[in-house]
Amino acid sequence: MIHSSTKLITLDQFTIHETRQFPQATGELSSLLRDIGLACKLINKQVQKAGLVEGILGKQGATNVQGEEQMKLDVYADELLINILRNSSDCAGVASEENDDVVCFDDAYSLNSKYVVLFDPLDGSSNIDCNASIGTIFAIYKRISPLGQCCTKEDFMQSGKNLMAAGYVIYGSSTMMVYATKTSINGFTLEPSIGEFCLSHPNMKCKEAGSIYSVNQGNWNKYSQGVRDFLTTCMDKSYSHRYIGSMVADMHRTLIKGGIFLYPADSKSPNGKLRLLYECNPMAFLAEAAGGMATTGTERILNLVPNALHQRVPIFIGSKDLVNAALACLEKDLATA
Ligand code: AHM
Ligand code: MG
Repeated sequence: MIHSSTKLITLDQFTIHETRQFPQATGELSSLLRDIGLACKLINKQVQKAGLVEGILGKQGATNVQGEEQMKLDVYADELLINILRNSSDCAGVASEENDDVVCFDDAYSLNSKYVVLFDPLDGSSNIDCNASIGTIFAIYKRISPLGQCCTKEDFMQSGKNLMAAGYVIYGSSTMMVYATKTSINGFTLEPSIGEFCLSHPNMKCKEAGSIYSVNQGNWNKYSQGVRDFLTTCMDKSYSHRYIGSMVADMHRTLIKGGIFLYPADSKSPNGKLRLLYECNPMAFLAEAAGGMATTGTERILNLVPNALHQRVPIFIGSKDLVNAALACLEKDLATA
């Protein structure tokens, strides 16, 4: 139990307290989360004034009145996270949805750091220009390459079940960080007056039964019969349909209210759209930590062994009952095919 006279428990206080539960823990994960939190607070500052500041909205490559290169918000977020993690003493390297290859840090501290971080710096970026919620998703693995040398691509290409921690920051009507370790999942709301993420959603649970489904139903004509059958079931039961088009926002609602989020394969995208390493694995880890489940339709997401850094996979994730109902429709379709 953390004791606090102010009742506010900051992310830092919380992670230090968690670390103390494990005598062998070194606190490196806590300090990594603090660095990610710092980067996200800076990203949040820019997101808040996105419409006001020249160069934040619009296309990369243009120049502003000072002749400086304008930066799109997702590129800004990517560079910021890389720079902050490069200066962190606990990160050996990063991989980002925005970059073709991994970035391995070669300074003396980083060579001996045991963690690598993968992130989608600004997920749902097509929503930036219309002021809908967007987010940053992150995933943390312990490296498998030996300490004392640069990390390798293999450190990043681990199966999701090896994750040490994963989370997201949602830039919504309030700004929140939700992160999970192997033992718990908790949410922290940014208290703007002190600039700290404070514990607001302890021990989050995804309801076992949900009645909200979240999918881009405009792709109906491209879906398999199994996916259509599942969506028909949802409509027959008059479930609510909610789709923001920003995975972080759609998953945040799914964790808070229960339901299912799906981005299935379709005739145009046979592997779906979302990336295994930057989106599906961290969200699957969060969903499972909250008691939910996540599958490609044939396999548990966290069991997949990645075959490429930017691999895409179909995903069905959220409340167990709904994910199982989707699986039943997909299996029936496969059996009759
Ligand atoms: P992004 O990483 O380029 O922003 O794309 C990912 C987003 C997800 O946040 C969201 O679930 C999905 O793409 C929306 O795709 P669509 O517009 O096809 O429904
Ligand atoms: Mg994304």
